[in-house]
Amino acid sequence: MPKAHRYKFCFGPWNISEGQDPYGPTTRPAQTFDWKLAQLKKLGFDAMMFHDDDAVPDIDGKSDAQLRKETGELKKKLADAGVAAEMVAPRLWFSPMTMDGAYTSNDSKCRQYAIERSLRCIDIANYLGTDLIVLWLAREGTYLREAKSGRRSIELLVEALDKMLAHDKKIRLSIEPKPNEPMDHAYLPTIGHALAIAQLTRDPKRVGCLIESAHAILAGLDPADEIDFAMAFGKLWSLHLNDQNGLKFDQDKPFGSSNLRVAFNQVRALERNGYGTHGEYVCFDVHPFRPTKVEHWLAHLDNSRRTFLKLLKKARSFDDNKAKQLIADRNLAALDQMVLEHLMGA
Ligand code: XUL
Ligand code: MN
Repeated sequence: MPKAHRYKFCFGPWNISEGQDPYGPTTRPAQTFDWKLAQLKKLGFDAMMFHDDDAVPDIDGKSDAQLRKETGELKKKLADAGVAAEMVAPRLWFSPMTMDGAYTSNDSKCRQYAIERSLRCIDIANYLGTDLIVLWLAREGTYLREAKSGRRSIELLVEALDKMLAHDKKIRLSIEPKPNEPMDHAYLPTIGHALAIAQLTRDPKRVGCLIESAHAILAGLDPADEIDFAMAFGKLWSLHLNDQNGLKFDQDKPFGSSNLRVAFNQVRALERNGYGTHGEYVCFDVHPFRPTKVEHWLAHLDNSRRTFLKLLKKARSFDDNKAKQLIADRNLAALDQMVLEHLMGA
């Protein structure tokens, strides 16, 4: 194991959400950005992550000069609060222009919109002082298999990534795969797909990934394996820890809420690979349960970090030598029980 280091924590303004779902409206009143930033600071988190329109609301209607002005104001607020900007992600799923996909839309005007918006997102990242762009490719997939060419879509994705890499010689692109929702099937459903497409771009070194626990589980994978895989390539540049109870809608539950052992194994994987030692943040992409009262609105974030830190103690105090002996003796039943009792504190 590498030397113990202090992890840095992050969340986004959308993680203080108001409770709407596809079947019902909000259950808490919307709060201002300034309130959310104050809460993040009060909780002692280190950084905030942004969508482009979290940084500059109504971005599509605004000029480049306006974009620069508003981002400058945001940068000052963050600096005054001592909070870093972790990344910026283009929101490519909300506009009517991205109805049928963004970079893989069947309409060339819509593809052009998606690329232009992504380049503006890179400009925002530059103004805010982060070199990390996150790409959750929400609608790059199919509702209906016959509606798009999978082969052509991969070519279009590479073209889009190349344009972003050419726009700024220092920016890094972190692909956040998710296998489904809102699409039936996404074109880049796993970390393997994300790292494979990186190889087709003009600068593979600057295309890496972000793992979200829930997205890996939705792909039928163990997030700890995804962490080990990405880190074997030196390409895990960000992380959305949360939890997910099986194959249903993307639940974004608090970290460890559904399966403490799967969460423990993610922390162990981060530890053995030295995640965070190059400045990477642990971000929690979690949401409050819908009935949550305003006075308990931040608990899912605070709890996720508490669980992470408790599991970190468990990972650091796990008896690796004893485990090695049991593995050599093929005594997996004893290893299994050892893990359970370690987690239960028995
Ligand atoms: C969607 C998701 C997004 C990304 C950022 O499932 O996780 O919030 O993390 O665009
Ligand atoms: Mn996410």
